[in-house]
Amino acid sequence: MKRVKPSRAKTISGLILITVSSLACTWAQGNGEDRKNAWKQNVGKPGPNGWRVNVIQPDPTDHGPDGFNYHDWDGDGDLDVLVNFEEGGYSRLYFNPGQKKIRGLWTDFIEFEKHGKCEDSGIGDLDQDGDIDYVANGGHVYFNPGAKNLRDPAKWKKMTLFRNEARNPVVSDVDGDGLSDLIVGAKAWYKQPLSGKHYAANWKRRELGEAIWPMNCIVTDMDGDGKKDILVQERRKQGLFYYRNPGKEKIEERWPVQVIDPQPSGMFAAHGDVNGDGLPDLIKAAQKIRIFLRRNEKGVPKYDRVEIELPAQPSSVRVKPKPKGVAIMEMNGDPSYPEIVIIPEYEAQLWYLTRVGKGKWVNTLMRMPAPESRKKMDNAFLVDLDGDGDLDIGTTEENGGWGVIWFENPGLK
Ligand SMILES: [Ca+2]
Ligand SMILES: [Ca+2]
Ligand SMILES: [Ca+2]
Ligand SMILES: [Ca+2]
Repeated sequence: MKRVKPSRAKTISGLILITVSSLACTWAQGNGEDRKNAWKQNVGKPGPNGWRVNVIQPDPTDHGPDGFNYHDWDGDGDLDVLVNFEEGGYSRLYFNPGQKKIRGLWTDFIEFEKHGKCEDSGIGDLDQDGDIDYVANGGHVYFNPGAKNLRDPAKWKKMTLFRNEARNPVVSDVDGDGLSDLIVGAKAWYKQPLSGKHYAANWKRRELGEAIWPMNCIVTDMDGDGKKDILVQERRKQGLFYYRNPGKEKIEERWPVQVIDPQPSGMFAAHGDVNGDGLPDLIKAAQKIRIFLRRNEKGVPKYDRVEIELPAQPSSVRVKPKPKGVAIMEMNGDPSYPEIVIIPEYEAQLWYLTRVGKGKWVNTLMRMPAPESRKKMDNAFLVDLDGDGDLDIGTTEENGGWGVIWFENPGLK
């Protein structure tokens, strides 16, 4: 993931800090080689609560897996996973090995024609043939050739709309003409043409507005007027906001912006009902977890804000956890309220929040092996990979060697 270039003075003091902390790491964990191998000692081992970390594809040389898409591409009934590698500059579709081999590495995969450095990816049907296509980095679309040719990467026709980075490619019918369009960078969209769908020149670009560094781009009706709006969480300056759908006549113009939470520097957000009143709430992974409880059904959304402190981490964790990924999921078998799962960005344990009263949530650590060895994680993607009926949590890990991983839900004992 791209970082802002610090000033030279900051770079030098940063270097000293990095040197000191890497010495400390060397002291604590042995050499870098060992550090990258921590996953081998801990993969598939259950923690005290039964949760395991399984590896689909390790990342020994920092190719930086960064996007996690799931779908049953080969139609055999289990969910396959398509991942882009930021530094590696390629994408791979991993076929689910089936329940018996599910905890092992997924060695059956295809790799697409290289697209170059790639921060993010998305999926959806962009040529209206019913097969789910793939979008790398916003601008590179790979059209699914259908069941017969699925495993031949050369048969996935590649169309490049643009080459620069654009996070959060999202496939959705923006203008309501029945054809899925492509939203890129939470700031613009490309309209699916009526014909010649595999030719970039036929895809017309329309601007929505500005989004500096969008983490989420969620298409949903925010104000209850029956038109789909676009909810964005931006991490640098803009905070949490949505573009209000202006209606058919003005759909190709820029969309008006409604700010929900201007607090900058939050990471991912999730959208769904967490207090059982049927209204969709919002959660933002920030320094403290921010929960926005929706008060009104229609009109500009109004919320009551609750902030939850972070849990104490185990002694092996030496950093202050930075909440990054977030998802709403049922964890404890009490169906009245779902839990909220949090993935810290680096070197800390995952945890979840359980509602215990009006405006009150408590934290529970998920106690999986070696949290300090996972150096850089992403959002929480809920998906039942082992097909046992409960949701597991997929994500990617960079810099610690773990690579493409999933946290296996032990279910209720
Ligand atoms: Ca499958
Ligand atoms: Ca398709
Ligand atoms: Ca459309
Ligand atoms: Ca499962």
